[in-house]
Amino acid sequence: LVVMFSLQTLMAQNYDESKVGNYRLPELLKTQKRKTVSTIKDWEKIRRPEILNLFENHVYGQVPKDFDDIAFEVTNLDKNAMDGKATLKEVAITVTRNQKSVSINLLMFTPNKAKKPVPMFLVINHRGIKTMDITRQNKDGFWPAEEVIEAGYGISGFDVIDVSPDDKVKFREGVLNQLYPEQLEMNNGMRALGAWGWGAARAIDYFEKDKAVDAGKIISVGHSRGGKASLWFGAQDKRVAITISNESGNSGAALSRRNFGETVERITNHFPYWFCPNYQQYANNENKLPVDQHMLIALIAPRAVYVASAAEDLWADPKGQYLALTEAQDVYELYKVHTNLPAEMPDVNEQIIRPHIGFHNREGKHNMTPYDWQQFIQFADNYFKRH
Ligand code: GTR
Repeated sequence: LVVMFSLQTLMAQNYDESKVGNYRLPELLKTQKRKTVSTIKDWEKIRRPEILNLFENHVYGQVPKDFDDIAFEVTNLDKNAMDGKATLKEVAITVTRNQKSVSINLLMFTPNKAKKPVPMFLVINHRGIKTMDITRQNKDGFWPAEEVIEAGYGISGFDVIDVSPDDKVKFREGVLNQLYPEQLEMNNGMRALGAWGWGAARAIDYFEKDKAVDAGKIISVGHSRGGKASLWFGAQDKRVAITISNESGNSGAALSRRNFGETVERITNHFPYWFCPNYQQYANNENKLPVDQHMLIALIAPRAVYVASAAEDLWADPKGQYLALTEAQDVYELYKVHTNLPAEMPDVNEQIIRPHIGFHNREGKHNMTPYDWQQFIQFADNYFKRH
């Protein structure tokens, strides 16, 4: 009994602000050689590549970019979807390396009223194909296609199962076993979150060829584990114009050094396959991490980033996500993008829209809802007016 009790105490998560404790974040603008970064050039040439490398080696693993061939086949086309309001396409994206291949089924709707190529929301979807019902009989608020089409945007997504199933054992099926088996041997090799982003990159490869889509206006979206993947993807791939993280929490937008809600110990225990093996060593040892998550957000700068939270989703630490965002502002400042976020997290349901940075903490629980999407659309409308 005593043993069980102490084990539980060890595993319990903290939800008490007064117990968060003091922490010191790694310095965003100081290179490994201790040089202070004050120019865009030093950021882009030295510090940004350093930080990308640190995330590869210590958190998510590297993301291979080479393959032998990529082929796109439109397998389903309906120009009269949503009562004539939208065009539906299903695209099989087949990627081949060393004679082995993987196919991703990309689903997309574009608005028929559009007179020019549209900006496109791309969802890294871990909730299964039913949430993106192309018949539109099941209208899931997680992927509110009608509302997005009405607003003049395209909406798309793929099921992560096509690239790396969200499962401790099966995650290897897909790109890891088929295309990049050597990654599995490496302690800084790609795992599930990296693979999901890799899949999103292949979707953009397709969008670049589709005249209905403005490939300069891709908006990456993910919720929770998908939000972690979206941030890591947006950090690496400069083709993403807006990166959206919905309640990504620990190892996503939330600061790891804040002892609040989910911890590195808990996440690496339950979901070891999301990260590279090297990440395990930071369980209960966050202060040794050479990065914290504000640095992930900063990699996206000066491109736009949106961080959404939910007030009852304390597991994902809304305040920790907001603080990471405020810490990332220094890099936006280098680019003369003045975001001036308030030091305190805004009230529940109060949206913050700044040039290049957005945030809200919606009332309610862990989920991605039409309310969240309305805020994303407002932010994108505002951003694309100028970009
Ligand atoms: C939880 C996990 C979180 C988050 C969430 C989700 O179990 O601890 O990090 O990823 O799942 O994806 O909904």
